[in-house]
Amino acid sequence: MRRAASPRLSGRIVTRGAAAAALGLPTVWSAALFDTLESRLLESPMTPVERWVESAEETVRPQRVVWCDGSEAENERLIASMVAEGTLSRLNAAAAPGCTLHRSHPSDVARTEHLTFIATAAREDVGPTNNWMSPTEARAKVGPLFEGVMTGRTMYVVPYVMGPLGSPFSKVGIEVTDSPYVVANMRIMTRMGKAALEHLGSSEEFVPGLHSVGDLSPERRFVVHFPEERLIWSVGSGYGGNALLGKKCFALRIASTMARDEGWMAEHMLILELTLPGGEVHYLAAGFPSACGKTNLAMLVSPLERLGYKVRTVGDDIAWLRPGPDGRLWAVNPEAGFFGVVPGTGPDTNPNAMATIGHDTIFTNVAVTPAGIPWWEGKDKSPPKDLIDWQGRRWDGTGKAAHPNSRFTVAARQCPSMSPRWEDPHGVPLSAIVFGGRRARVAPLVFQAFDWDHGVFVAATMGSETTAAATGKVGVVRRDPMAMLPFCGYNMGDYFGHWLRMGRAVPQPPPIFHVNWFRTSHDGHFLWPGFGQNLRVLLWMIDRIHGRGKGVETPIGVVPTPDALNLDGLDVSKASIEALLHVDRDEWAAEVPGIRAFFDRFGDRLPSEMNRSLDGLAQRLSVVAPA
Ligand code: GTP
Ligand code: SPV
Ligand code: MN
Repeated sequence: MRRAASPRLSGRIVTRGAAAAALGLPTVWSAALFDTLESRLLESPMTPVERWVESAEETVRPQRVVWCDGSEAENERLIASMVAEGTLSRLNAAAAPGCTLHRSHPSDVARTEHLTFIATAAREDVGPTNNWMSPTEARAKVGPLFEGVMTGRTMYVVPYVMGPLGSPFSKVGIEVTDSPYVVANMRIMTRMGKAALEHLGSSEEFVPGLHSVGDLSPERRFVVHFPEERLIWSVGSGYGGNALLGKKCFALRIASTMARDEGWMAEHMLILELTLPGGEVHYLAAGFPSACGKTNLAMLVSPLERLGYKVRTVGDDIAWLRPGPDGRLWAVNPEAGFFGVVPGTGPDTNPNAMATIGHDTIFTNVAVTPAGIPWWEGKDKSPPKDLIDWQGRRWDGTGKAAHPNSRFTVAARQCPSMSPRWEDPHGVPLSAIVFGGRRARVAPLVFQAFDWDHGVFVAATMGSETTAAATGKVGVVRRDPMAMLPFCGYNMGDYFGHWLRMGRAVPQPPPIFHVNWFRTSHDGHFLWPGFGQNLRVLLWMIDRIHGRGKGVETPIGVVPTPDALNLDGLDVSKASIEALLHVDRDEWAAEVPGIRAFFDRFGDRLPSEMNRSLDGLAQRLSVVAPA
């Protein structure tokens, strides 16, 4: 393969891709044709994107380069090539039209938090909750893994926008990857291709991301972020948040550092629209850890729709929040699709998701029938006959047929519950912020923080059981501040400070609530029906906003009185409701030392307000109150 001249030797020689783009020609061509074009275009300067792509090309040395335009035809070609090489299969055309199945390597089925790094000059800037590498070490240790890694492979250049096209808040990324599966996913999850380059225009502001599946070995797997240079490197994984660089790497880790510097917030939150019978509309953003119910809440089907209570979806995983001109916080969903947890998705739990993924969906690591019909635990009551499990083996009925972190990738526009405002370039104004975790015990169904600073404390100390969304043990309670533990690109002590400051930056900061759909009875059953019925809890929040929701002050916040929740038509026993709302002083008092130890890890980077809130909690817990 002929190599283009280095931009360091001549800033005016274009790459093949650039020449193609400039001429509007197909982007893959022979060296001979390139030579002609190169001589013709010698005088046109390279854009910063082209220069970066060329430097990537020099490092990874692909056999050919394809600039992705995002078109239907291109997608068809990619899918056909993956089907031909056996990395993707088409599902049943009648039962699942346009759907495909990808099986990832069994050692590459979830995000790998221990292999995820933030590379900054000073170690303190990533804080105690992130893995740190110096940029020098990253270049020495991870850089070589990219040398010649695409030899014999195709390098795809994927320009993409996070946020609605044309929105002043949207941001551009350029992902270079050797995985056609990543390209197909990025096309669904972002605004990708020609439109992204048009959105970028003459701006030089884009976040480059270099991705290669490498040899897929966890031994040589690294996801490295350089927030000071706004650059992402990922090697050795083809899965989800490790490989679709627009999502967790850019829209959360890099974006959180941009947001800190620019006065906004990048959060792991769904956004939903709730309309009341009189037509009053509220928008809520909710941050729950991975696999703790964001997609399900965002797509909630209201059990009271006939009475005029309607829920619509704005986003299911990431929210970019900024102060609006009216003094409220406004939220934008930077994504264009859903990369959602498949198991547990069924007609009773999430009919909107079921309708969304009925066609034109990429399934990853689900089970399949011999006829090509996808299946997973929770889709229906009984598994079909002769099922093939997520690894392509005949399922013997033991273990899970679909991987617990199997996923669907689907365009948001296919979802019947999308709000008409989901692509509003200015976003939507928030009435409330909700946090939540997965806790079998301790945390009640819902409580409201006393004020913004207390809400920041509640969110910063939230505990949740680990899930299959990341490798490692499942079901271990860990502190997951704001559901951002794996996603904050800087020192979380500073991040708490940023949250406190943002509350001062908006004259009307939204009230903050905490929920837990996962509290269980002594025999291990969920006490709360969850899913659509979670609407009842949202309605109490709206009542609180209107100053009419009844609540009792407890040491941890305001909990609804048992009669304050609208439970019309719901079959939950009084005893269950009482258990769900119970705040156990001993259990909460037992949390305090763990929270203090967690805070101590941040040293002097922890804002003093946080310890003050903790002291307040400890004090309220030690006061004996009437039962
Ligand atoms: P990520 O995509 O990893 O960020 O996950 P998420 O927060 O969007 O979680 P999701 O909505 O996909 O739910 C994860 C799992 O929790 C699924 O298996 C759901 O069926 C289950 N789940 C969601 N909501 C509820 C609920 O209200 N009650 C119960 N019991 N389970 C729920
Ligand atoms: C999560 O783990 O929070 C996800 C899935 O949304 S992934 O894209 O893999 O991060
Ligand atoms: Mn997520």
